[in-house]
Amino acid sequence: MAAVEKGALETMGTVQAFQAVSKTQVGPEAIAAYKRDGVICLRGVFDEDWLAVMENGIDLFMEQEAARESAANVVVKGEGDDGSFRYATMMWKTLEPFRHVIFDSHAPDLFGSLLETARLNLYYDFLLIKQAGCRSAVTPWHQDHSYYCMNGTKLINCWTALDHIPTETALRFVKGSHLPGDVFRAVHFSPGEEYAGTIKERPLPPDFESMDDVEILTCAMEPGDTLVWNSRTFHSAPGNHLDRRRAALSLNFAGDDVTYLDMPQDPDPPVRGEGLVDGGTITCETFPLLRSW
Ligand SMILES: O=C(O)CCC(=O)C(=O)O
Repeated sequence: MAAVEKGALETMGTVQAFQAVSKTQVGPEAIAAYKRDGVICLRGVFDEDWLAVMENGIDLFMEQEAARESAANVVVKGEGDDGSFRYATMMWKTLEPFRHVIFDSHAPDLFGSLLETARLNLYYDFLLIKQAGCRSAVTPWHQDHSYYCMNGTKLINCWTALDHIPTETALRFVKGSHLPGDVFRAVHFSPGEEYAGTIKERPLPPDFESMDDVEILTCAMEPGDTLVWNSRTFHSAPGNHLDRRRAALSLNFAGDDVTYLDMPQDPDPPVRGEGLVDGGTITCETFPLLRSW
């Protein structure tokens, strides 16, 4: 029998998956798994109607915004790749379908119930499209928190699959890596680039593939399934070697212990809200309060 390579899919565990108990509420088992592992998968969060709204948002984005590249709207095409990797943020400000999902769907209630928070703010939306054959578009191991001008523990990334995603192109997570609470250095998704003012005092992310004492989790997904992870949970993703698109819409929310961090590094998303002060509330036009319970 051939030896199984370190970091190969066969060595990975599975992200624990749950059905929500209702459209607006996750159950106690999902909350316990999220706290322990730093990531869970919620099956069937968005139905076909909401998925159609998101696709409509992508169509409008491609028609109206795609040509205007900026730090909030990036396209990377690796040498020899057939397709490119596109990612864009803060789309809700200009495109109605994304605003509709955030403000009119059950998403804030459902994800807020996982966070056990008395308040929920929108942080940002994030569209990721790995076109067929963008083989070199590897997402490096990182913590979302490294890029954030935010302090606190109740920050979550709710990443909804818009396509069938087999484990070959699925996200990978280091189980429980949010628990120590440390924040590591921001690494850029575009190889060779660096954030202005990078906080060098923060350690570089560990080389998880070469470590024996970590458990890597992954999970195949269907359109409408949502991975939810903590902003300190390390994750990565392979390039897209398949002959079809791998797209996701991620919604990022902040709970009641989150405050503004006036950091020297350029944040990603490249926005700092309006009139925020270090250690104070994040509620403003750019990071609106969506719910208080
Ligand atoms: O879709 C990917 O490959 C990366 C997603 C990711 O790392 C993120 O949303 O933070």
